[in-house]
Amino acid sequence: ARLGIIGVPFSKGQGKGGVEKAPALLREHGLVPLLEQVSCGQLEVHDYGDLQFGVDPIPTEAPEYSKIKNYGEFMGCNKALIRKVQQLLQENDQFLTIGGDHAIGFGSVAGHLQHTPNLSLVWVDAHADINLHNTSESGNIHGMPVSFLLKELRVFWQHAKLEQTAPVCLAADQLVYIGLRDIDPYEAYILNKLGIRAFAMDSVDKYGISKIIERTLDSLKPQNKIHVSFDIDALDKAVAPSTGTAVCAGLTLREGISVVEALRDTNRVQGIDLVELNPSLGNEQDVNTTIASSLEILKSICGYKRSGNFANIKMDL
Ligand code: DIR
Ligand code: MN
Ligand code: MN
Ligand code: MN
Repeated sequence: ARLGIIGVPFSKGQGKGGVEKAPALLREHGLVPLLEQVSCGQLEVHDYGDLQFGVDPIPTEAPEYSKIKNYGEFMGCNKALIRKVQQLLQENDQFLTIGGDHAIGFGSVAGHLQHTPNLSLVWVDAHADINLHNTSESGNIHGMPVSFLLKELRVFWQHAKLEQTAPVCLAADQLVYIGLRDIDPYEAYILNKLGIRAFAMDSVDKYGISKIIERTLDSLKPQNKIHVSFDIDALDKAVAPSTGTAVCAGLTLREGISVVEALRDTNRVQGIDLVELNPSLGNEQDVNTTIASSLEILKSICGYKRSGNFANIKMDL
């Protein structure tokens, strides 16, 4: 199979610089050969470099969007990403988007939906990222990408012209969250109102990660392809300290790996995001720890088996 990689060095979805350096840094740490190696030759990895993007004009008829920081930059980047993801899917079997902050989750999933409308989305994150322009306390658009994807919330984005840029919507019953532990009140209201499956950390503690994985897989349509959007802040601060909005008491690295292994084993994962790694935060050890965790997650999504892999052994003993 072929995997296409696109770096998206976008940092305007939140206030902290440095997150744009993650794609280059992961490449420096050998991301491409690592993924080819762990897949035991099953995966041909093609690196498309970094996305080129510009700035969109702010819709003049929508003064309410002025509360959002960097709306024009957000739209400019995501429109370019929507086109790029479709190219990646024409030329590859799977794609990986490396952020950047999570604002690019909109373009990555919207581009994926455009190619494959029958899509399920697993959003692994400490945060729900489902704010609207008028519910966000921070104005940071990395806290909003999911709200652009759901049909039920399009009415709140009337001026964004989504019917032109992202006409295919995600079904609310094909969205599952894992790892939540910092949900804004309006976000909790939206999740509840739309009946979205959200496995917050209290559920992980109550049922254990294997039960959560089972219930996640049960709720995804078996004929659908899967998009995994992994915000590194889903992991506990101990294993992912270098990220913009770290929250304590998150997923252990093993729980994170278990989640992506199970998704990988469905053979239906077609799109992956890895976002919010910020090498400008924390000390050198923090940065190295967070890079190492990011690479472990990506290795497992791309085929690394903790139980060993002898698929390519030719010699008969
Ligand atoms: C918060 C934080 N809900 C916001 N969101 C973050 O700004 O809307 N998402 N950090 O990753
Ligand atoms: Mn295709
Ligand atoms: Mn996020
Ligand atoms: Mn987050």
